[in-house]
Parts: sequence; structure tokens; C-alpha cells
Amino acid sequence: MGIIETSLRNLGVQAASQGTSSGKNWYDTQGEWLASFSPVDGNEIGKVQVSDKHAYDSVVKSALKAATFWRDVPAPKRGEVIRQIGNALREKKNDLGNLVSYEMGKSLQEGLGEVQEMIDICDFAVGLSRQLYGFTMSSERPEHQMYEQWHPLGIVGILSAFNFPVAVWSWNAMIAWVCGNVCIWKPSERTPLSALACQQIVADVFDRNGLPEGISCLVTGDYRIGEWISNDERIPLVSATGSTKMGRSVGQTVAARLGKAILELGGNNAVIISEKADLDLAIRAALFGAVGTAGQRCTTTRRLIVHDSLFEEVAQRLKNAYGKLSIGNPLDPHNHMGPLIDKEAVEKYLEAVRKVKAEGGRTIADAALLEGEGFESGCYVKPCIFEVKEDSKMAQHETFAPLLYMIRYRNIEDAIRIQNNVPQGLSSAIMTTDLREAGAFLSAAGSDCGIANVNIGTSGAEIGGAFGGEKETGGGRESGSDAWKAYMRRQTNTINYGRELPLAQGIKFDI
Ligand code: UN1
Repeated sequence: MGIIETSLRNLGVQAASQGTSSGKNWYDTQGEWLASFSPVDGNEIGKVQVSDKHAYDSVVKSALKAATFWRDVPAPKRGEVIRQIGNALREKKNDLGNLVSYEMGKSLQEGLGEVQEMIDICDFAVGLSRQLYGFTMSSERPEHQMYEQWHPLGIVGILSAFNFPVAVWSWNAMIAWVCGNVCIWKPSERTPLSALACQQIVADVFDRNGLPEGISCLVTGDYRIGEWISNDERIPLVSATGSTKMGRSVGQTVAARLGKAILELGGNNAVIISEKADLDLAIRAALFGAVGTAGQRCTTTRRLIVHDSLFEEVAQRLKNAYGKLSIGNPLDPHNHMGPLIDKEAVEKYLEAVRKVKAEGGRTIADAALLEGEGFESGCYVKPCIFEVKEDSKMAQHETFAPLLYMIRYRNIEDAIRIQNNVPQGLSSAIMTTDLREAGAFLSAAGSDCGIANVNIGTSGAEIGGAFGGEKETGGGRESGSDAWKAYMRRQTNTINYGRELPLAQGIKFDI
């Protein structure tokens, strides 16, 4: 039995994807079948059933029922359940890492890293479950107390993307759960089996703790399910990760019903390489940032803004490094880069390359679709680099592929201006050993992104910080810091323990 079959069996996905263990209403199997194909070899891994409207409604009903139960469970007790989920993920780390790598195409190292990110957010959520702090404030009135409490919202809808098929869901779900919410997850239709595996893992833990179904719900299918969730007034918060186009539609739909949305959308992340950079560090950061996950992270480095004096040296060193990359089956630990998610993604990559060349881009490392043995799925491409002018139209767009633009600059103010001069605002970095340059980059007049790093790349954020970005990236924050507040409602409480009724602002209203 192959490594993937073993992992699928250990994760209980095979049986579930054949519809034999899915009688629970967290996963209602009424609709058509959706097949998942691996970009690694083009093979069908399994099928899941799409949730139709009837199934969706029964899932929402079970979530609503579970929400009234779960919100009354003390937060530290909710945290205890999340602690067990973290342990279950530790046990299943290899199997889930394998499946993520095979279904999505990222290297096994990165598949395992993604599961580690889930374990980390569980640990964070457990600690958070004993915090969820509100402020107390002094009342202006005598014998009055004022403070605030944070209460759960109810159902949190989670729309996740193919590129982090499990970790981004877990950032949302683990935090939402310790906050006392229940979750309905619509994963990407391109990675449904990884989602099914996660659902099995958490459903087992909820079950072992005697908790009702509906705390964790999974609905599979395409964008139509995302529309049902966005339009559904029973779902006060929708957290969506994906393209700016998708996020704009979800954001507008949710806003029209005055619901809340957390949007984590496209990035166009740049690394500035200053003439005062530690160049070895800069090359390594740029390489992983541009090529890791085959350029399919929202934090992928898409632009390198390089000081004129170093430009040719950086270009040459990166070209050499690109020549040494091994591309192929991501489950083979010797390979640095696997395939793109599907042939449509390959088409978009090829089209972007055609356009950048037509625009006058200078080739530093050329693009190619890889063919022959091991590349039969048609999804393997070469990572590529083009030098473009700072006003390049192509460099304004996020192409979800390993396509890196290099742009020259002469002074640091220009570098920061070029870095900010795109519609997206997720992640950014400067490579410099100069304190003044680093300070300027991090100042209010510096990077306009949600993430700004010094001497590390744009991708690979830790879960402890708030994750998200500005402008077309959508403004949402997920994961660490106080991102949990978006998953709760704040209530200000004023208690009068005296025998008088003084009015605020000194207003007199006596009769
Ligand atoms: C994403 O690509 O949607 O910072 C998330 C990173 C990862 C998460 C990326 N921790 O690159």
C-alpha cells in the first residue's frame, strides 16, 4: 500500500469520501459528487458529495442548536477540548502533512509545516481560553462600576483557499471555538479531502468529550455555497480567504446585511534589498519567498526592489540559485518545489509571462512548462524572474505562481514608494543592516502593509502575530495577538450598586 493510501486510511478519509461514515449532520451527503485530483500525478484521490441547499440548511440548523450549548461551556473548558485537538493533530501530523502535500502539491516540508501551524494555533487558543480579557473603567458616577465583557457571536462561516487547505481554517476555527462560537467551513473545492480529514479529527475529539454535533460543520462545494453563507443572516461573521475578486463579492454581500466579515485577500509582496543588505541573507530570503509553495502563498514574494548598485549581482545569484532548484514530486524530500494546483493555474502563469514579455520585461530566469517523465499532470512549471520598470502594469497584479519581478531603485524613499505603489497591502520586507533604513521602513511613512519585516522574507509568518493586510488585501486580521476580538461581541456593562440614580453627564431630570 502506498504512502498516500496509508495516510488516507489512517485519517479515515477514504471511507468518508465514499459516503460510508457520513451519517452525521456535520457533513450531510445529499448532492452530486466532487472529485479531488492531485496535481502531483493527475490521479483522482477520492470524491466527496457536494452539499445541496437542503443539506446546507440542516447543517445551519444543527450549528444553531450547538451554538446555544457551546456558548455556555466555560471558556477554559472549551480550551481543554482545543488542547485535545492539538494533541490529535500531533498524532496525525505525518498523515495530514502527506495528504496536504499530495492534494495541494506543496513540498512535504511545507505540508508538515502547515500542520505544525495548526498545532501552534491550538496551543495559542488554549492559553487564550483563560484570558479573553475585557477592560474595566472608572465610572463618572458614584457607586457605579463599569467594565466590558466579550461574548460569542454564534456561527462563524469560514471560506478557505486551496493554498493553505488546513492551516488557515484552523486559525479561524480554533480561535472561534475558544471564543464560544461554532463554525461552518466551506473549504476550497480543489482540496476537499484535506478538509474532510480535519473534520474527522476534530469530530472525534468533540465526540469523545460528549459534545453535540454542529460545533464543527463542513459543507463542500463551489462558490454557490460561499454565496449561501455570505447571504445567511443566521451567520453573523464570515471569514474569507482567497482572491480579491472573491473577497469583494463576499464583503459586499455580508455588508449589505450588516454582518461582519474578516477578509484575507490578495497580496503583492515586495522585498527591498538595500545596498547595505547582508546579501547572503537577502538571496536566501528572496528565494524561499518567491519559490516556496510554488509561489502560491498569499505572502509569496512577488517583487524584489533592488538597489541599482547590486542589481546585476542579485539577478545573477538568483538565476544561479534557480538553476539549482529541483522541481518534481513534492513528496520526494529532495525536491524544493512541486506543481501548481491545476492546469488553469498553469495557463494563468503562461499568460502572465506572455504579457510581461510583451510589456518589455527583461528575462533573468525564463519560464517554462515542464514536460516528460514525472511531469505528466501538466502542472509543473519553472519559477521565473523578469526585470520590469517600476510602472509595469503586470507588477501591479498578483499572479498566483512563481513569477518574480525585479525593479531597480536609487534611494530608499523611492524604494518605499515603489513598494507601497500597488493596490494590495499584505506583506513586505527590507533587507538592510542600516538602522535608519529599517526605522524608516517600519515608520508611519514606511511600509503600508499589515506585515512589515526586517531581514526576513515576506512569507512564513508565525501564528502569534495578527495576520492580514490593508487596501485590497481586505483589512482583516486572523490568528494571534488580539485578532480574537473580531470573533466576539463586546458588551459594556454599568452596574449601579447605590441607592441614587445619578445620570451621566450631570443631567438633572427630577420630578
Ligand atoms: C496564505 O497564504 O493564505 O505567512 C497564508 C505565511 C503562512 C500563512 C500563509 N504562515 O506564509
